[in-house]
Amino acid sequence: MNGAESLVHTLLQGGVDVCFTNPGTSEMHFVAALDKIDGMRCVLCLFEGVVSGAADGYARMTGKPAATLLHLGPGLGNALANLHNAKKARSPVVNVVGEHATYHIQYNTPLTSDIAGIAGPVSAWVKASQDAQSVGPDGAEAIAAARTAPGQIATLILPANTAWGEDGVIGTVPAVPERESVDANEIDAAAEILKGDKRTLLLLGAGAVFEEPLEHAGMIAAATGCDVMAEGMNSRLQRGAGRLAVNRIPYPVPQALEVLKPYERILLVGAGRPAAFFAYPNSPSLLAPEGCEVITLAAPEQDCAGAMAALADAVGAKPNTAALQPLARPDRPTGPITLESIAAAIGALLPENAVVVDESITTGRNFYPTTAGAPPHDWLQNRGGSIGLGLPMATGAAVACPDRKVICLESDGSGMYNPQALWTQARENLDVTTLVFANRAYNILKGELANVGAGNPGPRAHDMLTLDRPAFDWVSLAKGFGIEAELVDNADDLCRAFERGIAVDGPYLIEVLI
Ligand SMILES: Cc1ncc(C[n+]2csc(CCOP(=O)(O)OP(=O)(O)O)c2C)c(N)n1
Repeated sequence: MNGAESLVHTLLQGGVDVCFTNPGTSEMHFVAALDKIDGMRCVLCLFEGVVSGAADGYARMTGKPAATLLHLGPGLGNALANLHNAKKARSPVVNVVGEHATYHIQYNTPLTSDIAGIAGPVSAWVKASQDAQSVGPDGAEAIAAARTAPGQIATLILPANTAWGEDGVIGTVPAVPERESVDANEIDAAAEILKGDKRTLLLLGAGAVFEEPLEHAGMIAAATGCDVMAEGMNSRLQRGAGRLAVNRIPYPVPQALEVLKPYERILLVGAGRPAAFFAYPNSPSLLAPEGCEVITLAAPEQDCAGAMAALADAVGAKPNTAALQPLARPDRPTGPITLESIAAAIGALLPENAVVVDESITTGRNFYPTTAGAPPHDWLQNRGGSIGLGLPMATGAAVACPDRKVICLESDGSGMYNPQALWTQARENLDVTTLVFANRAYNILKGELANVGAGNPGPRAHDMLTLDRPAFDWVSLAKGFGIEAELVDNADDLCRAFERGIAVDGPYLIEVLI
């Protein structure tokens, strides 16, 4: 068994059985090992931003890491933006990055680079294996690091001679540290706040807006009258009919300030202190009103689910008391394409148990309310702000959940960062319906130009924010990648196209002309 083979065995034994790949010469022994040993699903992606974004989507939906296979420093560099997003989403990822043979690095040949330096800012754990016998144990350490709460990125650098060297050893994944429990006194103190007369918000983040913790939030709200909200951007939020309806802190600062204004206490469970995405002149960075006490009950890496259960108990909350969202869909829209009619179409037709990947930017500001009463579904957002995650994340989510429909709501500018993801969707026949919102502009930035007080935009500024010279043709692009696609320019056609996409068992793309 060579080092590469020991790594594949180690990954499989450690529960890592999907690898998003874009290999090169230095990874050929790893490729050969993946071929020789059964059990790993290998998914080829045509750009490393797709690799890392797919690994993020996969991790969000399974709660466990996928491996990536990246080609030295440049391959890792290409993956970096979506690794940044994965880090902010606290998604576990095991990066395997090929490297020159240890004795070759000194010659500074074209692909020689500081891989550890590139990996550092996004990785909680980085290690370069030194010999074939270390590769398996190093891989096992990487898995444990990735799985360490709240979910981390581990980067294993694999020099070619450690991959082809003999006497590989299968590593045993060390015990992953348990999530730290929240102290009982802090639970009691939070319960006292909730039972008191100060208007209190329970702000949920990592791992607290789905499954049991969400149920507990509904029970706590019923027992104490507190409000429940989620962060503006969530890695995975469960919602829809039969669940507690949870609103999010709005992106625009004036709206966020307004929404948070009533609260005298904010209890954070897995959430950060509410802060604006950006600073603006004459506008605060922090969003809680003056005098409001913001208390961290559970940090993201702590046992947030346990904290919610304990808090429910401490306030005397009872099962089956949460106010649950009834099934309520908007009417199927007709007439022209407007932001309202797009939102209504999605609300009217969203299939049960869908995984919604939302990178709709300005087009999607109405999507959340119109889908609140749709059948139960998951909602995935970009927590890192580096646009271009949508198509890759939908790809990874579809690999993770072959029995669920993935609906990717993608803005055209953001979609152009990693359109190659469509090819992977076609190749793997992934069940993703993508709606691309063709407003042919970086619309949000037009608003931001005014918001930051940069003055009245002239034609040169305007030209940097428009995408219509020439306009891109998403239908041809999708077809070129092997995906069925159509263009719609009115709400009736949008609904029919959306139904077709949902009915297809595989990828489908609809360009929505705004
Ligand atoms: C990697 C990266 N590059 C640039 C930006 C800056 N940026 C933020 S939003 C945006 C444009 C978004 O346009 P689009 O996706 O078409 O959505 P729209 O605003 O039109 O709704 C850009 C370029 C970013 N956030 N991330």
